Amino acid sequence: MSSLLANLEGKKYAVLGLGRTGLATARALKKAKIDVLVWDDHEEAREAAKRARLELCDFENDGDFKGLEALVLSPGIPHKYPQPHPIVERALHKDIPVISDIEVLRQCDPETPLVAITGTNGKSTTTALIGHILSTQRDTQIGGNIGVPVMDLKRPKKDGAYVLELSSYQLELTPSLKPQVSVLLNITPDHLSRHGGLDGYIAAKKQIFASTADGVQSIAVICIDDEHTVKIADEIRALENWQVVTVAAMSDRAADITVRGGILTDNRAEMTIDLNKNNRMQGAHNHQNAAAAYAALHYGFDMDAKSFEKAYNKFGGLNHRQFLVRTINGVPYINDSKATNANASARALASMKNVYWIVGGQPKEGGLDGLDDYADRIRHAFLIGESVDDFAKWMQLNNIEYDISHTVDIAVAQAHQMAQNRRGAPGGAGTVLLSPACASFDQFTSFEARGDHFEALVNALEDDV
Ligand code: UMA
Repeated sequence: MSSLLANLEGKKYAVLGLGRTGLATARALKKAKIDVLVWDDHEEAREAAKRARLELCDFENDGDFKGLEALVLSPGIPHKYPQPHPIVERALHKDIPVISDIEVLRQCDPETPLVAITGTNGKSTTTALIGHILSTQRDTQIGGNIGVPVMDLKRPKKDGAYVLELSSYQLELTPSLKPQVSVLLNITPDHLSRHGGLDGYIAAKKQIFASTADGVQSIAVICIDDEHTVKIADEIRALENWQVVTVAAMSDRAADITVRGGILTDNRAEMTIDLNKNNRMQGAHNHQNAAAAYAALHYGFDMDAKSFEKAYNKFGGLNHRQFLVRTINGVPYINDSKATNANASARALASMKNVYWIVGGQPKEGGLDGLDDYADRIRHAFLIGESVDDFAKWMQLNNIEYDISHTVDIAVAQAHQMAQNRRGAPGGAGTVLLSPACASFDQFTSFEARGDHFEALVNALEDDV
C-alpha cells in the first residue's frame, strides 16, 4: 500500500493501538515516508513498535496533536461508548479527525471498485466467498475485519477490486467508503456496550450506505430476513444513488432473490441455481451468504449465473465456522469457534441433532437468550469459561444435562468419552460441537486461537475409547 500512500506526502498522522490494524498502518505510512507517531497502552506493544523503529508519543500525557492530519484508531478501541479512550477525547477536543485505516485507504484510492460486507453473522464467509469468486475474473484484494488489515493489501491491478469485511467499529470511522456494492446480511443485537445500545449498533451498520461510488449508482444488497434489515431496505430504496437488491433465504418474505430448499431463484432474471451442490455451504445461513454473494457479483459486476455457480461449487468454506475437523467412528467433531454470540450458535444448532455442545467463555449481553428453541437438539452440554454459573442455570431451566468442564481441554475429553460411549443411542451417533456463543477473551487471545486449540485436541484423540 505504501506507493499509494505517497499521496499523503507532507502530512502527519497519529496511530492509536498497535495490534494488527495499527502496526500495519504505521508500517505502511513509514514505508511511504509519511510522518507517523504511534501509541499503545500496553508496554509489550510499545516495545514491538520500537523494534519496528516507529516513533512513540504518549498523547495522553505529553502529545500536543500539533500539525496532525488525523488520528487513525484501531477498531477495538472505543471512541464513544462505553466511554471514549482519553486520547480520542483529546484529539476530538482539538478538532483532529478520528478515522479508520480503511478511511486512509479510500482517501488515497477512492477509484478502485470496492465491495463492502457487513452484518452480525456470516460476514467473513460472505467476504471470502465473494473474494474467491471475483478473483476468478479480476485481481481481487480481500481484507478488513476478516483478519487482514487493509494496509497489508496490495493495490489491485487495473480492473481489480477490493472485497472488505467491515465491522460496526470500522464503519463508524470510515465516512469516505464509496463502495460499488454494499452487502448487509443481518442484524441481531451484538456489541451493544460499544454502541450505546441497539439503535447505535444499527446506526453504525447503516454507515455502509452512507457514501456511494463516484459517478455510478451503487448496489445495495440487503438480506431482509430480520425486521431491522427490512426497515433499512425501505430507507435505502428512498435514496437516489442506490439500487437495492433484496435477498430472502431464512424467511419466506418476497424478495428479488429468494432461496427455498437450497434453490436460489433470481426473480428479476427468472433464473435458478442449486446451492446444495456445495456441501461445505450447508444450512439456511450459508445459503443467505451465497445468495448475497450472487446478488453482489451479478448486479455489481455483471457476472453471469454459470460463472458464479462454477466458482461457488469450488468454495471450500472457512475455518472456525462449522468446520468439520474430524469424524471418529461416525461422530463428527465440529469447530464453530467463530460463534461468539447466541445467534451464531443458533445457526449451528439449527443444522444439527443430538449435539454434545461445548459452550461458554466471556458472555455477551443476553447470554443464551433465544436458544431455548434448540434445547431438544442438545444431548449434553459441557460448560467452559467465565459463563459457567449463568449457563448452568440456563441448562437447568431447559432440562439439559450438563457438566461444568471449565476448560476446552476437559470439555473435549469429556465430550469425546460420552459421544463414543453413546454411539448406539436412539436418534443416532450425534455430533461434538464447539460453538461457544461467547467471546474467547477470558481464556484465549482470539476465537481463532480457541478454535485452533480445539482442533489440536480433536486431532490428538484416540479412535479407541
Ligand atoms: N489497545 C490500547 N488501548 C485500549 C485498547 C486496546 O492501546 O484501550 C491496544 C491493544 O494493546 C492492542 C491493540 O490496541 O495492541 C488492539 O487493537 P484492536 O483491538 O483494534 O485489534 P487489531 O489486532 O487491530 O484487530 C482489529 C479487529 N479487532 C477488533 O475489532 C476488536 C479485528 O477483528 C480485525 O481482524 C483486524 O483489526 C484487522 O482489520 C476481530 C474482531 O474480533 C476479528 N472483530 C469484531 C467481530 O468480528 O465481532 C468486531
